[in-house]
Amino acid sequence: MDRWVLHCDLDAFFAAVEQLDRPELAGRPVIVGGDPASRGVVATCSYEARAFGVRSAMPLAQARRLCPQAVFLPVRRERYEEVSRRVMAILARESPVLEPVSIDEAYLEVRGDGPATARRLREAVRREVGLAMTVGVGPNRLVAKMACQMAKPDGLLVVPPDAVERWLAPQPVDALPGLGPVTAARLRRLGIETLGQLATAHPARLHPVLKSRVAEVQARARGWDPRPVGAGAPVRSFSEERTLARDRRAGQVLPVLAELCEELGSRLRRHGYRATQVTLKVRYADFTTITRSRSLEQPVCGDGELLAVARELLERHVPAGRWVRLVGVAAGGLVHRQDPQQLQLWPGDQRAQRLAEAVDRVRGRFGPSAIGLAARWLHQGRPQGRRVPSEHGPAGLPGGGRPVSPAGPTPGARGAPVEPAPGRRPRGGAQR
Ligand code: DCP
Ligand code: MG
Repeated sequence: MDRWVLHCDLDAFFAAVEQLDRPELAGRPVIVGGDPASRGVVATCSYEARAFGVRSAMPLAQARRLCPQAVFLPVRRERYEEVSRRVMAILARESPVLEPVSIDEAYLEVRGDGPATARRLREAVRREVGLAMTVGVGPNRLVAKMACQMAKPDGLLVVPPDAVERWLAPQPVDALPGLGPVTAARLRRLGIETLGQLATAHPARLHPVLKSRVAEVQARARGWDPRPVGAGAPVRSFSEERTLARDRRAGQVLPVLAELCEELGSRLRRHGYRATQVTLKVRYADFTTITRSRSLEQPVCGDGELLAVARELLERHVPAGRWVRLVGVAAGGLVHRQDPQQLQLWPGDQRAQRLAEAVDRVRGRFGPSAIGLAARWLHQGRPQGRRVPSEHGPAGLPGGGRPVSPAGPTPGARGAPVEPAPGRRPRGGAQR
C-alpha cells in the first residue's frame, strides 16, 4: 500500500505550550482558561490535571475544586498560533497534501511508507518545537483520526487497511466520529453496543434511529471514508465567546458583543480572511443555548460590520429582558484573500479594509484596547468613562431594557465608528 493518511494532533496543546515556555511547570497540573475565580471554562489542561478529572469546557470553578493545586493560566492565543504555524510547516515538509483542521490538528496524505513518515514527524516536532504530537495512521481520514484518539497521549498507532474491520469491531459505538452521544445512547437501547454490531445489524432495525443515514453510518462502522485529504477549502470558522462574570439582561450585552467582534475582526484580518456568515451564540442563565446565523452577500472583516450583524441577530432573536450568562460570535463561510475563486467577492471599494488595517496598526502599537467600537461604552454614556470590562455584571450600569443608540453601521454601510479607549482590556477566556 503506498497511500496513507496521517492524523496529527498535539497533546494538551495550549497547556503544553505553557509548560514549554515555563519549564518549571513541566510535570505539574496546568489549566489554561483564565482566573479560576471567574466564571469562564477550561480551554484545555495538562495530562497531569486530567488525572484529577479536569476536562476541556468544564467551568473553571469546578476545575479548581477537582485540582486546587493546579496552576491556572490565561489563554495566549497569538503564541499558540505561532507555535501552530511552526508545526504545520514541519508537516508540510513531508507532503503537499496537508489539511489543517484546527489550531493543533491536521490531516496529511503521504505516499510510500506512512508509518515511517509518522515516526519522523513525531521526532521532528519533539526536537524542533519541543512538543508531543500523537499520530494516527490508516488508509483514510476516519481510521487515522480514530487511531490518533486511541494513541493519545504521545503515541503512534498504525492501522493497516487489512486490519481496519477487525480493529473497529470491538470498539463502542461512541468511538465513531460523527455519531453524537444521543444517537449512541439510542443505538445502545436497541442492543447495539459495538461498531461490529452496528456494521452487521439489519438496516431496518437501525432505521428508526439513523433514518436516511443508515447506509452511510454502517459503512463508516466498517471503516469506509472516501473524503480526500485537502479537497476543497477545509471548513473553517473563527469564534470568540465569553462567560459573563454575572448574568446580564440580553439588552445589556452589546458592549461585550462589541469586544468580541473586535477580537474576531482582528483575527480574521491577521489571517487574511473575510466571513460570509456571522453566528451569534447566547447561553441563558438556565444554560439553554441558542445559535442564530445570517449569511452575507458581501464578505466582511471589519469590527463594525461584524457587530452590525451580531447585533441584528441579538435584537431579532433574543428577548431583551432575558438573563444571559454567555455570549459568543462566530465568523464562518470564510474566504481567503489569496483564493482566486473568491476575488469577485472582494468589494472594489477598499475603504472599510483600509480603516480596519489602520485600527490594527494602532492596536499593534498601543495594545488591543487602544481603539475600539463605540458600542463598548454604550451603557456608560461617554467613551471617556471607565470602560465596561466583559466580566462586568449588570449592576451599576444605567438603563436596562433594549440596547439604545446605534452601535455600528448598518449592514452594507462601510467602516466602523472608532473611539479612543482608556485602559487595558482583559484577554478572552476559552475559545475554540
Ligand atoms: N480548545 C478550547 N476549547 C475546547 C477544546 C479545545 O479552547 N473546548 C483548545 C485548547 C486545546 C486546543 O484547542 O489545547 C486543541 O484541542 P484538542 O481537542 O486537540 O485538545 P488538546 O490538544 O488540549 O488535548 P489532546 O489533543 O491531547 O486531547
Ligand atoms: Mg490536541
